[in-house]
Amino acid sequence: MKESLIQQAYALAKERYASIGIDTDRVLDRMNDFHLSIHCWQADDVIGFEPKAGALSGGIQTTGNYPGRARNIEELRADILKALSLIPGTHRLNLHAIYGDFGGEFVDRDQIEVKHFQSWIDWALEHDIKLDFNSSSFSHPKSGDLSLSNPDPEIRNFWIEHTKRCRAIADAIGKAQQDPCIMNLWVHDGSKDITVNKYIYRKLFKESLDEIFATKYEWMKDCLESKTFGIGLESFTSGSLEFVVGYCVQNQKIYTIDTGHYHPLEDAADKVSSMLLYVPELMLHVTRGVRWDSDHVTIMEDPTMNLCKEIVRADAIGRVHFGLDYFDASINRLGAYVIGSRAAQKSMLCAMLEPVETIREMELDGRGFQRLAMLEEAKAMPWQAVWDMYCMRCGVPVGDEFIPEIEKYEVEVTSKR
Ligand code: RNT
Ligand code: ZN
Repeated sequence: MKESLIQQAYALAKERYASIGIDTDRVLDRMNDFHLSIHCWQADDVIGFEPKAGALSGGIQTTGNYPGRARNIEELRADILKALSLIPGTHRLNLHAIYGDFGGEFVDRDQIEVKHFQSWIDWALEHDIKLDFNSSSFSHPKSGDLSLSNPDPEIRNFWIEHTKRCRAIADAIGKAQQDPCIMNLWVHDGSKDITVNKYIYRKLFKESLDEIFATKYEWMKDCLESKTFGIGLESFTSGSLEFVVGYCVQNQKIYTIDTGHYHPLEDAADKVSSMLLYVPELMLHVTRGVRWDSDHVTIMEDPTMNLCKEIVRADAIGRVHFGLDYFDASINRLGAYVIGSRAAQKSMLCAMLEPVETIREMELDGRGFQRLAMLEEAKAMPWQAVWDMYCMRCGVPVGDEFIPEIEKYEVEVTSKR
């Protein structure tokens, strides 16, 4: 796109926003402090690098078989760097434990060590990318239906050991990058049909967590993710909303809001202002559920935009870690990264451009019509000109210019896999 056109459009937008009390230059500065935690698992359909990697289990599923999946660590890193070159700003990368650099060797989950992630740490430092981390309970012969809530002590202890090691690895990552590594703990534990030992499983889960968190670390932060149900685990989930929220509040852990993990009519955005009163910080797994927790690519739709607005309205950008969590294997995977990341950023930009101070006053004065009118007007403001300027200043493609870049990478790289 012509630079002068972007500048002209921005100048007009700047004036228009100034008339409603918004300084677009300040908003662009704020955008520089907004970093996504981009999930590593969109590039390879959540398979990872364990040499015996089997089918994805744990109630989650990738659908589609678009060619070009990253098959090894080199391909995955190349894809991530390519994606990052098309996304404005600087971002974090969120790793799962199954993405270790195992060098083709079988290292069971209760044996993983920092050394298996050393090449990630080095690579991330080299590229100025900060890392986050996740324990992996799924896709393993011992996953079954229950891991940390399993009554069989051998299986439960296996997963306790895995998760403890993940925390130690996250701490080493955090120390190396001199910035806390956020470690998410989600286990799929649940069952397909009517369950009568729920109390027992949840009590065991709680005890496992207490044991896992007994060690205090300086350079990592724990977060826990709740869920309503998984595929094949429809009737019971150990880590339900009440269980996880209760645990996080009692133990002051970060709560992870995965936007696909609630009942379809439940508003994930509404949780922000409540949870922030009771837990220190939030982690987000932004995704798009279509009819179920289908993990479609994030787009600019109401749930994502409302979530961003709630974060800005609560003045909580500094307390929210903005992760993405979707896996679509039916379209170009790199394209999926770029669409979802840019959609999350566009949603956050719109939230920052909202004339919230004016609308707050209207609300406090009981001027309901004016509040709704302004909220509607804000939607039609020229935010796109501000977005284009942000992309241009960051030196990434403006507008749809990223499409040919991805097509080129497909021809030259991913289609040859
Ligand atoms: C599953 C959870 C979980 C996973 C990733 C791979 O429903 O959302 O966060 O998607 O850890
Ligand atoms: Zn998630």
